[in-house]
Amino acid sequence: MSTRRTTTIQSQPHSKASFLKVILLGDGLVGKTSLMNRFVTNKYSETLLRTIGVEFLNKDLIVGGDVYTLQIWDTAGQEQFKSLRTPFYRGSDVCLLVFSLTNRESFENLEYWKKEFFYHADVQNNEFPFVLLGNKCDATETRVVSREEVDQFVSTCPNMEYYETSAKLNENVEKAFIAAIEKFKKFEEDALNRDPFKADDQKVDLNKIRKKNRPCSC
Ligand SMILES: Nc1nc2c(ncn2[C@@H]2O[C@H](COP(=O)(O)OP(=O)(O)OP(=O)(O)O)[C@@H](O)[C@H]2O)c(=O)[nH]1
Ligand SMILES: [Mg+2]
Repeated sequence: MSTRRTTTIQSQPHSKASFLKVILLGDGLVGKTSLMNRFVTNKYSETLLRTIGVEFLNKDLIVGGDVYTLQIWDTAGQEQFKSLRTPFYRGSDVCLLVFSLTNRESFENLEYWKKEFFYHADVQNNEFPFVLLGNKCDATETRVVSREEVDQFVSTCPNMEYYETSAKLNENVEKAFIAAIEKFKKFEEDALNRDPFKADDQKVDLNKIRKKNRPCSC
């Protein structure tokens, strides 16, 4: 398991800090590891190194004047590693669901990934903030999933936003992670508006933070 940490805080005033567990899910070879590495280290490699189980990297970002520490959990997409990845779903704050625009099956498997996540993360009412990433948008000649099809899928999923990304060319990668923070914030605000009595629960829960800061969240 990797535990490198990269910090990109610019020196500007900020009001509060938040720690978010962000999980990357999707079929093997869609580019989850490449997206994480591009975002955290700004590096990209064509060399194929399949993920076994999970790895995580931390990165700090400032959004709207607030500092967010993202703990990004990259999971193995191959079916054979299912039992190694699912124990890490619990405690996630936002999910980046990834498919490849050059692989139709990876798009068709999105429902499968949502279900696996809901089940193992123990999400209430199947409500959760998602950002959907159609990766490899640079590969226009081999693209097989159209924007219209994706928009149709997204319209059936509450709390989901879509970005077309390229880890290879660094297109929309940081934007997608910023969107994840914003999606999380909006989701939390909406939950509080629906149930103001939850406000007390939202006050800093040190146990949750301590638990999440441990490499193993199970
Ligand atoms: N053209 C293109 N290729 C990409 C892009 N992102 C990743 N790849 C390539 O796709 C292959 C798989 O990338 P990974 O990041 O290892 O995929 P993964 O989803 O982590 O795969 P698993 O670890 O098996 O779940 C590698 O050869 C990458 O170089 C992209 O944006 N564009
Ligand atoms: Mg990987």
